Amino acid sequence: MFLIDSVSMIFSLQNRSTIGVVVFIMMLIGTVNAQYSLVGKAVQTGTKTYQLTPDSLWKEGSVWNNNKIDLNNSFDLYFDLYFGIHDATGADGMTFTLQPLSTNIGNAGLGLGVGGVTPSLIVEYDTYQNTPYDIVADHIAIEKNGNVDHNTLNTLAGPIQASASSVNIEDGQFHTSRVKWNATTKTLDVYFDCVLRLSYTNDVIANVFAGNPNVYYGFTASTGGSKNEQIIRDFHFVPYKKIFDTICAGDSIQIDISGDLTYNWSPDSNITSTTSSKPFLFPTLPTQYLVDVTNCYASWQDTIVVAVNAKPLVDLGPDVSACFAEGKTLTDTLPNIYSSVQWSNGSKGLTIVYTKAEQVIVTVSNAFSCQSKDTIVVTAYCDSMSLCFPNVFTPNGDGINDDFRPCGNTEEEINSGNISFYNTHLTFMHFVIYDRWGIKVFEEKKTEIPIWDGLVSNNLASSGTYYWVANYSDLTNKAFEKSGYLTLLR
Ligand SMILES: [Ca+2]
Ligand SMILES: [Ca+2]
Ligand SMILES: [Ca+2]
Repeated sequence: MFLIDSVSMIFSLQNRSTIGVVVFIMMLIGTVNAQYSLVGKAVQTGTKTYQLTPDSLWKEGSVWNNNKIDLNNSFDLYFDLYFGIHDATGADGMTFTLQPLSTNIGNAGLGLGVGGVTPSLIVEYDTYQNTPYDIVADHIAIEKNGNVDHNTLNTLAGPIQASASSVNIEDGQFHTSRVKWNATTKTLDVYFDCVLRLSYTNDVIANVFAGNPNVYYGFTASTGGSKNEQIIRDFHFVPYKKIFDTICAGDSIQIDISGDLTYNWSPDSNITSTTSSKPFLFPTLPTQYLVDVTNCYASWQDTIVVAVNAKPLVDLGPDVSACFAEGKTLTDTLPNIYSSVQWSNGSKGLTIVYTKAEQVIVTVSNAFSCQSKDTIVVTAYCDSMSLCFPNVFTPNGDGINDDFRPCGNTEEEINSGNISFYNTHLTFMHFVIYDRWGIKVFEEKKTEIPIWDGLVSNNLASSGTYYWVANYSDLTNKAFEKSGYLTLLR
């Protein structure tokens, strides 16, 4: 089962010339390492969660997406920010930054991780008041070129208190933010805790990036002489997901699109929950799921298409038993239709020979790499009565060996007439004798040991060779078939 990686995403960006129509789809399915570069102290600490700095002095951490985005396209990005628990002694804050230079950028101190990075466009979430240029409150500003001094022209918008309702955001809580770029109006909107806080309109491609629209996006954070643990989580673009995946029939897949507020899936079949952010889907037929997603900023619909491949059929038949002590073996042969066949006991190929009591599991897979298993239990079982049959008898009336009857553990046992043990263990006996021309000369169906006195319709059967077949079962309802040749002598 393939799980959608915590930061795997497929996001869509609106083309500036086609508002409302998604024309640009980037598929970015991959591993964390393949998709994001972690710089400095940044570590992934959970699902969709990155600790950018630990709660210690003079640290920097950054997370950069390895693929550039084109600012000719609009984007709409959501994420949650955690600024730590130290207010008066907390620092320094985090940024969302666009820059064309590298995915290995970061530095500690008052620059929030991007001090001096030129060119760059920065949304700062500043939790430390640097004098003389910062305001008292934890604040948001839009800046460029790695310069966070609000007394310079590098501050493009703000600073403004980050939270509309509180001067402090180093409160041990996650705060949601949204950065929305409208490529048509060239407007950058910054929301905090669901409220629009800053809006900046400028041709940043021309005026910040000297005409180059292709930039990396990422998050940075720093500490200095003061500190805080700082975390970014659940960053994703919206409308952002069209997920394609494939399962084998009977399997399930978990789709993780967590990070927003509410989810409403349809259809409501073959899904563990229609309101979950990460339900398991287990369709039996190819199915397109739609999920209506909302957060405090917007609502949209994601699409998840799940293809279903058939599993191979495999059947080892019913459980079997044989008297392996007598050298018996049993065989199963699978049809030559699989891409792989594996036996739990190490057998190779399509045919397995059972020579002992064992439980064997066969695992087969088909061209879709879908697997199926079947189990067979092989038991060793021998005729509890150990019936044997003599190959000669002499019905000449001399009282010695005058009847043809099965022998038991010893021939003497039967010949002595002690056959009650065998009769009480038999549950069925069908015994037939044919002459050399295949004509039936004797038949009994009863639940006791058969005895042939050498007569056929009250006439003496002639000397010669006969063929007998015994089908019988014992108290455990195990069935046996035995047969053999018999010589009649007079
Ligand atoms: Ca500051
Ligand atoms: Ca500031
Ligand atoms: Ca504060």
